[in-house]
Amino acid sequence: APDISVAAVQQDLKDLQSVAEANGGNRAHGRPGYKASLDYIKEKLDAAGYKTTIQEFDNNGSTGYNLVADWPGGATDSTVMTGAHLDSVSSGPGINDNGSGSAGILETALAVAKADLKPSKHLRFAWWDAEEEGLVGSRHYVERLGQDEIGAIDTYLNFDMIGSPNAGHFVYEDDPSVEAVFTEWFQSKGIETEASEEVNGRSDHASFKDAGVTVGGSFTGAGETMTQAQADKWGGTAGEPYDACYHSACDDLTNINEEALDLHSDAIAHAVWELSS
Ligand code: DTR
Ligand code: ZN
Ligand code: ZN
Ligand code: ZN
Repeated sequence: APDISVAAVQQDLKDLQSVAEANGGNRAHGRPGYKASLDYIKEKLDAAGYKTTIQEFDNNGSTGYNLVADWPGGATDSTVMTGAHLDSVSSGPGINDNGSGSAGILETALAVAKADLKPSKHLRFAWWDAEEEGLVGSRHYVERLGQDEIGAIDTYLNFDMIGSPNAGHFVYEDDPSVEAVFTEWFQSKGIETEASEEVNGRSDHASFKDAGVTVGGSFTGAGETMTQAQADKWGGTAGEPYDACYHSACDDLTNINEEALDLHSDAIAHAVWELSS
């Protein structure tokens, strides 16, 4: 897989920060900043040759919007899907949570187009609305899939917070073979990852796992505290949260660990290339 340029990911984060600033300071479900974020991502994907679809749904009187982007080609009865929630909480711009995951998968999707990749499996990318309301967008998407369409998804990869300032390096441990794709890659970069207990059920992969789809992903930690053993292994500060601005107004452009963002963006590309070949 190609190296994902962290500068490109950071440019996307700058643009998402600008979107928040132009729309009341957040990118939350039901607010103008969310749809503006989605339009930004959709435009880049359309220009790169993706077939994009906006799926609308109602959530307590607010309209929700999921963005689904298909890379033409590959066997659609064996699809590798990669997703991230695009909505922030209403308290701030949500740059780490989850601009980081949204930008990381966007740059991987653009790398696929740049390489004009022709994998044997079909590639689909998705940006979810209303995750912060309880995985509402991804649940809506899964509910609308027919049983055969669910069976056609080989793997769903989820990325929700991949740039935490006091970064941990966690891999979802749901499926051993998918987990190994990540742990072996991080190992090759000198990083010993951990399975995070925080992960279970706590993001959009749960919607897919509950429907019987194999899931995976990576994560740099939220409001929990880094241990001394982890600080010894990864660097960082023991006794401090992985992201002290989690769900706060300070989750802005300054709330990103560039090295972690690059590492996990590269891990996304590696996993997509590996699992779709
Ligand atoms: N629920 C996510 C943050 C979060 C907490 N634990 C995990 C585990 C894996 C991914 C994300 C998370 C949110 O606030 O969006
Ligand atoms: Zn990189
Ligand atoms: Zn959140
Ligand atoms: Zn999140």
